[in-house]
Amino acid sequence: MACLFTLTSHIANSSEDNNHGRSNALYRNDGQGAMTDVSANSNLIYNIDTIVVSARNTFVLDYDGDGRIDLLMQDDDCWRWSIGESHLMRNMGNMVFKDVTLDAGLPKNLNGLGGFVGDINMDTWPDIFFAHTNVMYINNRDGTFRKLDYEFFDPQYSANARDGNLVWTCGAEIGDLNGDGLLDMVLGDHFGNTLDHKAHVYINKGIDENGDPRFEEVSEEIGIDTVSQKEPFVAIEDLDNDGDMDIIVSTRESIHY
Ligand SMILES: [Ca+2]
Ligand SMILES: [Ca+2]
Ligand SMILES: [Ca+2]
Ligand SMILES: [Ca+2]
Repeated sequence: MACLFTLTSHIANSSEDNNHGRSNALYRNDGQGAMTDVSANSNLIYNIDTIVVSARNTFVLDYDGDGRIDLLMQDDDCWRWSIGESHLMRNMGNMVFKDVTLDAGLPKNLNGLGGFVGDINMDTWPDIFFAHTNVMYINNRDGTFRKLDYEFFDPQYSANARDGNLVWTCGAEIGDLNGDGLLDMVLGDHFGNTLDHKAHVYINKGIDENGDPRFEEVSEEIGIDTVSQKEPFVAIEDLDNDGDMDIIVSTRESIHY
């Protein structure tokens, strides 16, 4: 039975002091055309005694393969009102979730502006990428994750804003752009970015000896141009049904590649 999940947004909500009192919400679809608010016992709402959940984005994944969809609630650490902590919430059944962030090997201060969840290394288990902090976590297939480090994710790109990261990637998506069966990656940026504003395209070069994926940036050689402003959302879809995946970049200039 489907459910609907809404999030707090410290951007959309006007109070800049804190996130207190602005709660997430979880609705259960009753199958009759109505939604019931089941937030109260879900552990997803703000509760100062248990978990402070402020979320910029949420991603759905069954991280532990138990057949129940879990939630990864992402916060950023860019603004003075940000909490800067994301939470992996394990689905315990009956619309109740449990914070397993640390048990899963994820850091307390995990944060990012955007990202995606997908099977980056093609072993059928969902992995995690957070933009801005530009961290990638590979699923160990035992309920835990391990962090990867990439050459193109220079340390200056991999800190959060408060630690001086001036490369504000935000939108992120994976898809097979070149039809070789390996999932490639597109990143967009937020307005705080210090790079040229444009989408950055990385081609998946396959798995290394550790089972970890490698990527190579090809943005310029495939003709991705700079734009005049941020592009905080990107997507990979076959827009013209010709069998080749296309790139959608959200700016006011409405660019498609
Ligand atoms: Ca699960
Ligand atoms: Ca995987
Ligand atoms: Ca590919
Ligand atoms: Ca196409």
